[in-house]
Amino acid sequence: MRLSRYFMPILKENPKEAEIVSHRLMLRTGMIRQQSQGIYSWLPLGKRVLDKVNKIIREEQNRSGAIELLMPTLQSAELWQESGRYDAYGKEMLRIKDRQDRPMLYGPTNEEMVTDIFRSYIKSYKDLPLNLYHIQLKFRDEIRPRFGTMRSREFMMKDAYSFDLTQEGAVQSYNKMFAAYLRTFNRLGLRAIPMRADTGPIGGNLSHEFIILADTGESEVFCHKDFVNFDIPGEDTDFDDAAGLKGIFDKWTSVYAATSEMHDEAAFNAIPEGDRLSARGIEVGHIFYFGTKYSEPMGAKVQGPDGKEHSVHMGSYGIGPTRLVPAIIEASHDENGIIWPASVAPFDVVVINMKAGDQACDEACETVYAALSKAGKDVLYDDRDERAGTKFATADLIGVPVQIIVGPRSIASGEVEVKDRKTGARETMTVEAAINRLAG
Ligand code: 5CA
Repeated sequence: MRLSRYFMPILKENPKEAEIVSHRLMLRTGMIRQQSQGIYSWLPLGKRVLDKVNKIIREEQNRSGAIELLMPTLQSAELWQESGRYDAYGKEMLRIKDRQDRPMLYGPTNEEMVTDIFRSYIKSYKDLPLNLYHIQLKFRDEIRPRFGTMRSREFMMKDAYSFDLTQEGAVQSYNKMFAAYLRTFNRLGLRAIPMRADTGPIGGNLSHEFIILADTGESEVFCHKDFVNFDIPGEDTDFDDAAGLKGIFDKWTSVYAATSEMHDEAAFNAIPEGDRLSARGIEVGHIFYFGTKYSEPMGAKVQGPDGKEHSVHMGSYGIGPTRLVPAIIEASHDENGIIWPASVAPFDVVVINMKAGDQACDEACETVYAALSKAGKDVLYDDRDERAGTKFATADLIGVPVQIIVGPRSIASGEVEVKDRKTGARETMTVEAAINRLAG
């Protein structure tokens, strides 16, 4: 992508309305734009990051055996009357009427709808277990939307829903998602800690929130320091191995961790003082097991091996991609801007032409741009007619992991500079060496 032809509306000034660093940086870099309170457009730079986050989420959901579909954002009130949540959900639910005066709503979550899909097709335990997920926009009329897309009214969610014949099976489905979440957040460059959590309007009695520690987090959390060193389940994790999955769950729940709603002061104080961590955190995922709370009133039953009808045991599993993007920034930035983990960076590399219009610089930049693009890299080429200082500042601000700097002096001897955004380390090498280094 040539920056001169791209749409990346960088702001010169820090936006005043932004209270936390991720919100400030997302506005400054032109990643998002607020359209009305708590409702955002994702501009091209932001959309690239969001897509990469969703790609990782999708890969790990698929790896665990979950199956993707897509449900609509607008739902009929009837389904919610069946489960009894239509009245219970309160003012957070945006209620709408269509032209026939039928009550509709913009879905805040999809338990009812997915249960309806399930009951329409699945009649036998032989088709279980089943886990269906989608990545879709939701709407919750939050009383206090804030911090940009961290807590917005319209937001994106990956929500998965599992169906099992028995509680035992449902716990295994829960453990699969638990392991998939550990892998997902790790690949996003984050260390998320699973904590016992309150179930709120979703219901049920087994639930974990996945929390990233950050000073600007909205949740108050308490945990053991050991979490920092726990191993993440590997790529070779066998999602059909119930005992192996239970082992992962047991390990990651073996030491104390809870949000303030579930906090047990005595249990926390039993941890040696030096190992206690009391901090603030951002909830980036939340998983629930709620048994037959929806399947029973909505008649989602299957025939068991005993020939009898059984209400299925369900769980639901959410991740907030539009919250994860600012959460990653909260965890990874410096005074010059964002530092993207390579896995979600909007571009893999930025080529900085220090003197656009200089023949040698232009030629070298074109060579690098073409070669790395051909190698399948996402390359941003800063070919603008701007001062070198402005280009350096932009590259640091938008946080692309590697910069290739092409200036008239070094290119005279066939060399460019390769700068690592995170460490600031610079290395001088030939054009060819730079291409080889980054094409791999
Ligand atoms: N049905 C369940 C799980 S599928 C559910 O709705 N869970 S939730 O309410 O905990 O939301 C799941 C995730 O969505 C949260 O962990 C969070 O990452 C994200 N999320 C929830 N509310 C918002 C919001 N207002 N803004 C941005 N992200 C949100």
